[in-house]
Amino acid sequence: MRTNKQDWKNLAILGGEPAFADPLYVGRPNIGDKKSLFARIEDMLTRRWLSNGGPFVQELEHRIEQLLEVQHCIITCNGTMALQIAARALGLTGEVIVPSFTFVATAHALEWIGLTPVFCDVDPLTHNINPVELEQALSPRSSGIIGVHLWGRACDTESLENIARRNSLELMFDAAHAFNCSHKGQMIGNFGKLEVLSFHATKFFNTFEGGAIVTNDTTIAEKARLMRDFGFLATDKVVSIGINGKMTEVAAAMGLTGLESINQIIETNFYNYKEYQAALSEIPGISIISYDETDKNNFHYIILEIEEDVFGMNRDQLLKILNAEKVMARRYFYPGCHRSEPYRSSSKYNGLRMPVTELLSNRVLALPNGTALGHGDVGKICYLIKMISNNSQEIRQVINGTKAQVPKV
Ligand code: T4K
Repeated sequence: MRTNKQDWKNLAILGGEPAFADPLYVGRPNIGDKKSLFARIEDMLTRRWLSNGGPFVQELEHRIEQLLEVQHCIITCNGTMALQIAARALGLTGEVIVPSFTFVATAHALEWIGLTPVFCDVDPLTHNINPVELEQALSPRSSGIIGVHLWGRACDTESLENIARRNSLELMFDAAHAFNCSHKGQMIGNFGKLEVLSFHATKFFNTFEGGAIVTNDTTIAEKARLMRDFGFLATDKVVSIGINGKMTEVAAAMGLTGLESINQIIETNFYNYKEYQAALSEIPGISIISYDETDKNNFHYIILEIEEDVFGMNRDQLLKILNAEKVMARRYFYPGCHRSEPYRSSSKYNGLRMPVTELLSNRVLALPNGTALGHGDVGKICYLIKMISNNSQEIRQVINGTKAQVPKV
């Protein structure tokens, strides 16, 4: 693979031209067929029905129920709102166990409604909540568990279901990353009492902003539907507490359009994932997380772990070099929820250590994927990382100022 860098001395961080003219982002939205979207928006405007459970929202709910083989889908304005409605619909109180290695919304959603997220460390291999640690985090105030299927890879649902049953706890999953994924042949959406999805712009499937609760429990579904719409059962009839968690019709139009191309998006993601895997897995000090190909995956996240001693520089140094080349790789989910505010400064979490979360949040690097990448981009990114790896010691010394700046070639 050729780039404008035949030599590490041409790296942009050392003053060379960036490898890419335009930045390559992690989480660049996948956009479906624009004509199809515009036609739906035209219909919507003609109909003058813009929100409050319009036909597009209803159709999208139905399509998601079919896709995930689940009985109920309650679409919301975003995933965080879905988490909050879900927690209330389940009647959670007091403490809820969550992994610390997740996007902060998992914890914030609980804290915002007066619940206490209790952090639990994750498994170093799966990056998901560690059932052994989970048991130790339980207290008489625990009412529930939220497992997060990080990167779209399912939690150890069997162990979590076991723990929840033995301790009479509610179990739900944050499946924000796991849309259209399965676990041991069963679609994600069918585990625990309910599961929550996110359709944010940066997700594999997006509705600009959006989310959903999916469940096979009719009572929970009815509660969540009411809560999403201020508790209205019918006009002038409010039967419960509620909030405005509704999705707009324009967002649902985006979702219906996106669904038409999810197979192409998965194909692109898979192809890129395979190319990254083939090129990067042999590099000493880099491991790339793998997906169980016997199940359904969306292959949205390309996640590396950088082992500093072996790779020759740390994750943040590599990130800085890539960013200079306009490869806008990201640290996810740094520094871990327990080291983010308000938890970090709260006396409730005083001195809390989560060794695996801390290790991963210092090692994990997310690389760009999705339909926004151009032909050859993945190859070029891999070429850069290989070149950095082959010269890591020298590059690090120059960047750290422990070796004189080298003349350009
Ligand atoms: N649970 C989990 C496990 C989650 O990961 C999330 C959300 C939630 C719950 C909550 O669901 P939502 O309430 O969000 O539906 C982003 C997203 O905002 C967030 O939805 C997502 N997780 C999280 C993993 O990523 P940031 O802080 O990384 O966003 P930002 O603005 O830095 O953008 C990320 C990248 O995407 C950048 O590289 C730029 C690019 N981008 C972004 C947008 C919005 C674009 O190219 N175009 C765009 O329109 O949080």
